[in-house]
Amino acid sequence: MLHAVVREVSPALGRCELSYLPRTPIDVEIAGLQHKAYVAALARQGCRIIALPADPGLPDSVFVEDAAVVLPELAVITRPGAPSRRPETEAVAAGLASYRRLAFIRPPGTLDGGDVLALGHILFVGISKRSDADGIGQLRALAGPAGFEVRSVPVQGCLHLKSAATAVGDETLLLNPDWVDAAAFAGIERIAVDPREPHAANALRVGGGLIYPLSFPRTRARLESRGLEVAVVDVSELQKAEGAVTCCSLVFEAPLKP
Ligand code: CIR
Repeated sequence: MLHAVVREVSPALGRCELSYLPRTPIDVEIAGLQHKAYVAALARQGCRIIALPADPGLPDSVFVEDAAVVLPELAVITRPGAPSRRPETEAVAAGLASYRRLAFIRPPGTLDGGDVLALGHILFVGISKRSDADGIGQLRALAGPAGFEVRSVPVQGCLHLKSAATAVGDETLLLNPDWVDAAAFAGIERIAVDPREPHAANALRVGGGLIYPLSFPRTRARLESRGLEVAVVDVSELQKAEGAVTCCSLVFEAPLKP
């Protein structure tokens, strides 16, 4: 059965890390409601929800994707590139421990889960402000024996690789070619975002459909015209924190436990 680890919005979200967007006021109450609707969309796609409690000391902790990379054989607990985010991994590791063997990225390496894009048995990993060569090398050493090839991909102008490209099919990517060199994905079908929607490349593929932000109607039309099923969620307050739809969950298959 599909499972999704999520974490409630921290009351401190307004003090989140920001790299590319100017700080604007975030309505944490609305962010919480939007998050609830997002979690409901995950449940509708068939996910059993594993909800971790909010942490008032960790502003970015709703973005659980960055704390782990869940593979069929093991979960790699990351060492996030932003020091303020490193304590987030403890609760996520605890949440995953009953489902996967855990392995850890060790200092000095850094890795954010938002930089790890899985397509079949290839893990494309962004070299970004958050994920470095050491962290990627450690992931390669851990994921290789589990059957995954790790390929590093430079990203520019955005936070993570999955800000620039996400999987919308087994062999299809949605991407913003200004932020990642499409040549890295030679041989893979690509759908470009509408140029007026540079942030639109982040879609969450789950349960045979896509969960996708309300704010990118032009790119959404491109997805729908390919016959993709798109469930729309309003994540405007989370977007002010440079969050998107993949970053608020860790979705994986696991047997249902009693
Ligand atoms: C950060 O800068 O770390 C957070 N404010 C946003 C993280 C978003 N994570 C993601 O897209 N995987």
